[in-house]
Amino acid sequence: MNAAVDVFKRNDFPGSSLDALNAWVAEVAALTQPDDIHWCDGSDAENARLTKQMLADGTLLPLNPETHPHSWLHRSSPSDVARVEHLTFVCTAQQEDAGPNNHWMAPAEAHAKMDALFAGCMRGRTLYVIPYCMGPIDSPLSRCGVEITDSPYVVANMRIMTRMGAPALARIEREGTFVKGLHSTGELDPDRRFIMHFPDELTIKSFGSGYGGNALLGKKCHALRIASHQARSEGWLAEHMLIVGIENPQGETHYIAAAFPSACGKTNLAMLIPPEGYRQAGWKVWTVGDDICWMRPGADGRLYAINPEAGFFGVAPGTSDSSNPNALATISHHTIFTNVAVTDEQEPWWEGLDSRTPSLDWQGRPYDAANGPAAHPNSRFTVSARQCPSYSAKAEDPQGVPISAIVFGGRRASLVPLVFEARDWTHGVLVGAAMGSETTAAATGAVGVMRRDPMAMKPFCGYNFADYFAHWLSFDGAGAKLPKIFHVNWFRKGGDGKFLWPGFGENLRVLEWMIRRVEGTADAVDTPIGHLPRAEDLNLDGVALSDEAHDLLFGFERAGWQAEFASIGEYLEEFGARTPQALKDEQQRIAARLAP
Ligand code: TSX
Ligand code: MN
Repeated sequence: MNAAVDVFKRNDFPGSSLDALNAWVAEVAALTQPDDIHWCDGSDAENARLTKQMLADGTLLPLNPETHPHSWLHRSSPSDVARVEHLTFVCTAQQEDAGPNNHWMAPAEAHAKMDALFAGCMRGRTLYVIPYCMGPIDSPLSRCGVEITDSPYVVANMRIMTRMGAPALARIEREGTFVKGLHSTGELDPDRRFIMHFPDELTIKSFGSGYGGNALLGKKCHALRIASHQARSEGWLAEHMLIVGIENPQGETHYIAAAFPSACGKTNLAMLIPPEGYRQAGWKVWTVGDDICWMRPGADGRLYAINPEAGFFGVAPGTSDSSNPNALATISHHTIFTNVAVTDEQEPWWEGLDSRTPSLDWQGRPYDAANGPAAHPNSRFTVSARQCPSYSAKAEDPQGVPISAIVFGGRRASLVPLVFEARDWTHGVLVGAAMGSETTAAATGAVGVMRRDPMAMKPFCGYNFADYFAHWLSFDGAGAKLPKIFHVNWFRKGGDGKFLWPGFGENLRVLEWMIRRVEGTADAVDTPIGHLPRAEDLNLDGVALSDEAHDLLFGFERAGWQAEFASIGEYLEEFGARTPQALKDEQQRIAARLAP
């Protein structure tokens, strides 16, 4: 089919704002030379057609239709299994605007490099145009984009992860602005792979990878890197946070947004199931989102948040009926699995699911423990949020949900107590800027090394971290009714190297204390690092904690914190003169209080 003709078939709105979109699609088609162009409408029929085609060509493999109806397995190229931070760039005119937290390339050089890769890359392939909306289609907080891709797997995933198709196209026509994302799997050659962001042009170019974070451009590329940049100039926040609603027995729901580095169980916290006693008392937990949070001040001065995503792209290994029953129920049908193992009954399987032994590993080889784990450690499920039993009706509310508390957290074997509360907004921003996690086996490199990851945004902030901290501080203005900020650590270990806190559903006890702090009905002690609960300030009924656990989970270790604050001071210096003075002052105020 003649690509240009198909493009101009869409141009049936003379003078409409789709002119810019049509022109861009024509320009990309001229560069990439596809055999065919398909505008995605998001319909069931379109999805059925694409699925059939992918099953026929082996992109998708069928799973057991009795146990996992309408679910498929995709095996990626073995060298294309994760995001590639070293190949991810933020291309601003000035390098300082990207900051030390980003790889940078001059925009003209990056465009030239990418356009050379894209030249003719879609010959023999179909170019798919995916109009999508990040956030509820009728929300003023939502933003639209269009991804052009040559991967039907990307289309299928974007259909689950975003509001994709005709309604998004109608909103784009109304608004006129959209983020442009150009993607091709290319040859999946790691040496010809780049993810480029042009925040000033609201443009993304991604080549050479079919993997989620590199290829589903609505997610990390748009909703975090481009959106964070846009949010800075428009007065809102695009954050790497889950959003969860906690309903108390009186029927009041408080919404909490929480940022954690990878491998801390964000999806598990977003889908938490209350302990038995809490359930009987009438507590409920509602999932709004598990990965990304966009929030902005409302007329009443509170922050209102939406989840810009429509689905979960979750890590499979470790997901089980004990760690996250809601997730397991969610993925029991209409789910795309990527790089998991399969049993001889064609059921998806991963480490931590159950005690069965799989028959094929993630590469389709007969399972052999000598080859490593059966499922890739970064294997994933893609599933609509609407299938989650705890999915909140408020997740579709165009106004968003009011945020009562912001939680930062990390994996810290020592020093950091179970929970503490920041004294005020500025202190909370410092807590977020200084947060970090000890590396796990799943991440690359050494295990147990502390890495700072401000607001869990290190790989995702589309501009200079120093400016990002200043943007956070700027919300503390007249009339603001900001959430309280807390820090948690579910991963404190005792002298025997074992976790001291039971975690998972029991974390609701910590969330309840936070809500009571917000309502003014729970106590705490003031320490240099913030307000700490005493053990008796939390409901610990039915939790057996040793004396050592009590001391370490609720204690404050002055000498250790002195060293930590010296390290935080050095860290802030890494961002140079652009680091806000208010943040450095806060660090010094606390360091002075810590002095013996
Ligand atoms: O997700 C986790 N959360 C948050 C849950 C709402 N995990 C899994 C982390 C890997 C993604 C946790 N692991 C949590 C936690 O709170 N805590 C721990 C550590 C831990 C592991 C096992 C036990 C206790 C704590 N107990 C037993 O295995 C019996
Ligand atoms: Mn994430």
